[in-house]
Amino acid sequence: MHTPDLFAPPLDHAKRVAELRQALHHHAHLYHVLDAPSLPDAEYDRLFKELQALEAAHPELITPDSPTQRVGGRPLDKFAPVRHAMPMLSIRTETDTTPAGAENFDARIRRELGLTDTDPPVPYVAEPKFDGLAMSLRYEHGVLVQAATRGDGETGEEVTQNIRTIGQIPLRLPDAAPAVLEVRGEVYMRRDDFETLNERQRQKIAAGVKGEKTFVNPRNAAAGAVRQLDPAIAAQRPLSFFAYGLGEVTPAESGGPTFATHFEMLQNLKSWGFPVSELVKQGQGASELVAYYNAIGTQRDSLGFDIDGVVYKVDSLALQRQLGFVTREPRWAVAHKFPAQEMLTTVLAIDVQVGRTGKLTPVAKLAPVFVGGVTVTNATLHNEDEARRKDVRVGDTVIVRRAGDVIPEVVSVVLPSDDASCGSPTIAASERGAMFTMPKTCPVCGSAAVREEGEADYRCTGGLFCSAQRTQALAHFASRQAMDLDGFGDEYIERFAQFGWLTTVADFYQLKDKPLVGFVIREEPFTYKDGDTKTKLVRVQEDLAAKLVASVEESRTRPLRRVIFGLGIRHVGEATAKDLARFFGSLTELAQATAEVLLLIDNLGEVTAKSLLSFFSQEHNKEVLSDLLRELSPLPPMQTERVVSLSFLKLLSTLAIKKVGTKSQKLVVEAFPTPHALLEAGKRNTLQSGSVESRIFEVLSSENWQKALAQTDRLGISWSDDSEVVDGHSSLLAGKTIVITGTLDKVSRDRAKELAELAGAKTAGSVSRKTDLVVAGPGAGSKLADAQKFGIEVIDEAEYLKRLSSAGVFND
Ligand code: 5U1
Repeated sequence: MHTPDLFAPPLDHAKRVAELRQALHHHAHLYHVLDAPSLPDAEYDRLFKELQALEAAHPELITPDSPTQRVGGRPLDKFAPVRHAMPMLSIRTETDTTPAGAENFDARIRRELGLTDTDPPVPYVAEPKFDGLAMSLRYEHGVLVQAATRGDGETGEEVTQNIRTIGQIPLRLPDAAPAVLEVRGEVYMRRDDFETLNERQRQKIAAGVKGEKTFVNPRNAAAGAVRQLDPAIAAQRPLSFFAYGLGEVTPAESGGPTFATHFEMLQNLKSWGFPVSELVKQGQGASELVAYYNAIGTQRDSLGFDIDGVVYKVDSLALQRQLGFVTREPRWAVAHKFPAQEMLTTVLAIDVQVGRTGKLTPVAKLAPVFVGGVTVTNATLHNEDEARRKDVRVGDTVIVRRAGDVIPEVVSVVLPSDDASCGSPTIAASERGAMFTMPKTCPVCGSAAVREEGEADYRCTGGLFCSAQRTQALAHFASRQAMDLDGFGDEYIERFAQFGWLTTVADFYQLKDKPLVGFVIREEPFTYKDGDTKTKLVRVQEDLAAKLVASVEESRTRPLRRVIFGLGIRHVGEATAKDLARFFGSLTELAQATAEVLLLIDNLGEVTAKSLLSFFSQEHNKEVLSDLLRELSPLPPMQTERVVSLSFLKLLSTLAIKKVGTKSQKLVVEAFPTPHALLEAGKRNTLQSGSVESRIFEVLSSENWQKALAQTDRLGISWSDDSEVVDGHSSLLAGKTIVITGTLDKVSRDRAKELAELAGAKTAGSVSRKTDLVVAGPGAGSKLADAQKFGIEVIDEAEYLKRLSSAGVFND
């Protein structure tokens, strides 16, 4: 007879515990694996706490697969060795980064299988090669009982406690899963999790916490977390997992699963709750492997995690068995590597480069290193703060990264105390050079270099007196998007400038009168057949001289927007140049614009207005402009695309008169549809003194506004009472609070803020729960960490500019 256990917890407790576990497993899977949260965090926490309380009251109900057991084990002295039930294989690596890498594999498979050219293509599965560390997860009767590293393939280390902390790894499997199941896959760290972790580490180091360090890359951080003896610390290192294979599994004859293909096996792993990458694809023959390699290669930088190549596997499990192994490597699989994106090299010097607008950029000069498919000798350090934060010094061994088309950058310095697996540093910490400081004068012209309040950049104050700024300003004017002066490369421009033929952009138009033919561009060593070496002078040939002159002549009729863009005014990109051309119709009118008028232009804010006013107020620029106007063919009046009307309401919104809100502005426009109507009424003394209208009248009567209105009249611009313009933001960004942090490359931080406002968003200086969006460039620090802490969306500069452009305020 069954005797009830008097000490057993009441049945309803056991039932509730089971219910809670099932619900928590289900929601954790939706959250971590399917990325489709279905329960508010607070509700999940409530269920979790209820389970914890029940387990605390009834410890006999605790099981190793309980969600509460993910964290909480004791620190270990060392990891126990684990002999794998089935060896963990390694994979043959193909380092030829051309299509031949895939073609050779297919040819080998066909040869091994005895296929001829007339046989059909071999079916394969292609997968990303995740850059993490291999892991074997053993489940018995649906419960995770052991997680082990690969070790030497035969024996690994038991890291179950740490692996339990990974939310994506199921602790319990559905009943359909086999009684014994070993899942092999990769533990890795997502890039955003890595950035947050490193930011936290930096803060600890800054606070003086002993023994803390930052991690070199996500793989090192993941490996460090898995091999962390204290599971409580491991739990703070956010890890992820992708499954890609099997170890021991209950055999078919004992009721285990049967799969015909690798792909089918992966689908089953997915149905049992394991994360399987969406990027895994089936394909036929070499051509589809090559296409996969190329497709994943182009996506590589935008994935949320690092990969270092792709893996090709014969899909049919029967063919896999037929192909077998060579030593520890299966013949049916190969890893096809991508070019390395990160490499070690040495810093030879830190130079400071001067940009077109005078921005000083520290650049690390590097011992040449092949990275991301090209030889890199320079890497940007962005600005002084960034160079000092990374503490890059001459002589240091550094990790250089080149991802896609992005400018190469120094990721970090490898100090002697860092992980030895990163390579051996060349110098000891005590012998390092001095910390970088930005020079206080321009390294090219010697003018003062200043850093304005709130700005990350130092700027040379030399303007066009600075030859570096001058050459780049000339090159910008000649560029394809501006005046398109074909044939004028940087070297020619620099030489003509050095020789005194090019000082301002107007000088291009005088070159036709200069003895261009035979002009010496450079000296080059030349070796004769007999081995004798002489210096050869490279001169401008007749046909090139003709081409240069012709392209300058042709540029006299370029549209106004390109001339304005070509002037290289700070914050005036192609889109703003186009808006200015549409509004003013001529350079002469643009040069006379006041702040009042500029602020009436769509998509133009105070930062750009200030920059335009400053440019056109400088004597030197006035002279260049008048020279240039003499050269450019009088442009036919622009008929199309001119701005023909402005909203009076928009004008009122730019006035920012105290206590005159949108409502009063609308009432004013209803009574006076144009500024002229209001001015007329004011002049006739019909406005009530102290009223909103009379205050507006006073402002519009000021000298600046009179000048502004005279200009809009001259330009033939009429006034509308359109009330949609002011409230009409409909973009993704409208109404959002945005924080911009880190270095931006394409636009200045001020301009980025201005664009946010033009898109109807607000910008803030610090991140709080009220922040909607954080735009983070390289070097983003605690603000990025805060954003991640609060779960706020973080985007990079490229994505931000994309959103601004769909909001219609940016298309430079
Ligand atoms: N995606 C993937 N990575 N990876 C690594 N599949 C895969 N398979 C491996 C390894 C070491 O080994 C099997 C071919 C045994």
